[in-house]
Amino acid sequence: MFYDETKVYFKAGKGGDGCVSFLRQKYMPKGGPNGGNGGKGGNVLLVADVNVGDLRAFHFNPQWKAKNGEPGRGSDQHGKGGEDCLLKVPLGTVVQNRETGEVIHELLEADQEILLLEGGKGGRGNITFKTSVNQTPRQFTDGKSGEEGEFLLTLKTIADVGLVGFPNAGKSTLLNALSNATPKVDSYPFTTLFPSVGIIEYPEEFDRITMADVPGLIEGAAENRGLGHRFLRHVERCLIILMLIDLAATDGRDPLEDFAQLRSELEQYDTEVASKPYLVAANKIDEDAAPENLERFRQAYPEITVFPISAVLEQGLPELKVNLRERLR
Ligand SMILES: Nc1nc2c(ncn2[C@@H]2O[C@H](COP(=O)(O)OP(=O)(O)OP(=O)(O)O)[C@@H](O)[C@H]2O)c(=O)[nH]1
Ligand SMILES: [Mg+2]
Repeated sequence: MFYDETKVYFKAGKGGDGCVSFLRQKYMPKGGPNGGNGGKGGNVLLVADVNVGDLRAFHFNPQWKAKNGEPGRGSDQHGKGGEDCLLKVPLGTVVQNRETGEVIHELLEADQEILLLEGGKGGRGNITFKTSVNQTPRQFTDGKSGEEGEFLLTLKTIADVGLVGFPNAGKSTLLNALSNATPKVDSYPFTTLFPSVGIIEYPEEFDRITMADVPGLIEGAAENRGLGHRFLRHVERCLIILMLIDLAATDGRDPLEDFAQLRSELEQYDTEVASKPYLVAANKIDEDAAPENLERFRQAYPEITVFPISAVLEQGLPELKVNLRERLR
């Protein structure tokens, strides 16, 4: 399972209470106040960690609290601050207010750290109330409560290129061939159940781009067929979309219809996603049915440049690779 959405409750620590205490020493009946301040409550912080793959830690354990500050003590001792609660989240996590849906934070850079909830201030001990007219103050204040809240955490993958296509079109095969990623490839639909990101290197240009393999879409994904639309959130942040169609017409499908359906599923998901620039790669050019299907596609969509490729035989990949980078830069 892959967890890219979860509800959580976080609470920062309460501040420690201030202390009322007086110095007691032999022969010094009025030693004066010496009750220290309470320590500050711990904060709740989130940090984007590239080694965290999804939000499973929060799915299984949705409540996290930072430590309370210690109360002040006699002999002028201030309480220790409560320990912060530093939570590791995957890169690309969005933090929303659970009730209003308002986006509060987005963690878009590795090691980016945000202060989500502030710990409560410690209370004042009676030392701080001593004045020239009040030498034996009995006042103190309580520590303040820490901030708390209910949030919705969502993971949206960060990649330059989002790979979109029907199941079995060869998306994972292509990502394997182009990048360092090794998503599983198999001949049954929905082999890929969660997005994976690969890095495509351009050693001569000293450049690299990232590409995300997103689980297969099918017609009616908007109505939750197949794996539904859920995974399209992982192309929301991509700058371009690479649409992969299957020229071998596996599973009795038609590449032209596939293309039209993919476009329509993107439209139904989100017009912003649908209006992203895209490239079309026509895969499985090595299969018998491919040349005819490629020709039909070109006639039906003369304005679209299509890149005929074979992900398995690694044909046509250099051109595609160069074009992906040109589109991005
Ligand atoms: N002949 C041929 N077969 C290919 C090519 N690319 C992929 N395949 C085969 O197509 C099948 C599906 O490949 P995958 O890469 O798993 O497809 P996918 O799009 O990731 O599929 P899902 O993860 O299920 O959505 C596998 O049996 C691959 O070997 C190709 O260029 N030519
Ligand atoms: Mg796959």
